[in-house]
Amino acid sequence: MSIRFSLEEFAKLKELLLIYEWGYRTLLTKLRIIHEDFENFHDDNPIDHIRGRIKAPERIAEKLQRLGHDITADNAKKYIMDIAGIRIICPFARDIYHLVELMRSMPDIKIQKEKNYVLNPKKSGYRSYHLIIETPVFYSGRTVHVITEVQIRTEAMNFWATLEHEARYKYQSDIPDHLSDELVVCADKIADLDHRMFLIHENIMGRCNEITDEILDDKNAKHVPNRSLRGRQLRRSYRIARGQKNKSL
Ligand code: 0O2
Repeated sequence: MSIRFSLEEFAKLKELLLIYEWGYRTLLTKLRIIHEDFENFHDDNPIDHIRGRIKAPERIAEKLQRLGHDITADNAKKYIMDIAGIRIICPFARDIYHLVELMRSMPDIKIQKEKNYVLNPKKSGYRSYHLIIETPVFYSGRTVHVITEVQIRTEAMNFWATLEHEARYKYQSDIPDHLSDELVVCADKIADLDHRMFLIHENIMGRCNEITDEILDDKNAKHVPNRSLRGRQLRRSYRIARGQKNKSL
């Protein structure tokens, strides 16, 4: 049977969720302005897309139970930091840090907590940058500071997290060893891929040349089964990036 709030607590939770909604919509608007600014007035955009959601009451109840707390609106506010959640997807890992810096300099929000799971991945292999942000919302003649969890990750990290989340849900967090081991391997490969794609991008933009040494060296291609094919493909991309003819190497 699914875990639920009592009727009384559910009425309190509904009021609470409305306030979270106001806070997270305010923050979302600020972040969308940053996105549109980059889109219109800069060469590179560190944001691919932004999504937001308010956690469903059933999911809040499940999380409270998982954390060992009574299913009340007060406990939801006290113990669950991702009732309001925003996810920012970036093209490259470097963009994550760029965005964090930007958010640190935003005058009207406050970063309460940061967790860098990009640098220090979770045991599961999970990578993402988490920020707990307070956004002021003015209503009924007073200002409240609404908490939103912002997760910043690359497309590749998001691909992994979505699949792992699916497995977590299906196996109720008890993912069989053979799958969790494989997920850890994939998470590492994804981090490697993110880096290689970034180097290709930097090369295309004419900002680095080390790409030839760093990624065209087949001996470093630990994770790619068909090494010679990979080498050929990368050499071809590299030549195209430099504006040379795409002849076989
Ligand atoms: P849903 O359905 O995505 O909302 P904390 O340990 O609490 O101090 P943390 O890790 O920031 O810090 O918090 P928490 O509550 O463990 O995780 C917050 C959210 O981060 C999760 O929400 C997930 O969205 C995401 N997340 C954290 N760890 C993992 C992980 O190992 N795999 C995946 N796929 N996502 C993760 P929910 O409530 O779990 O789920």
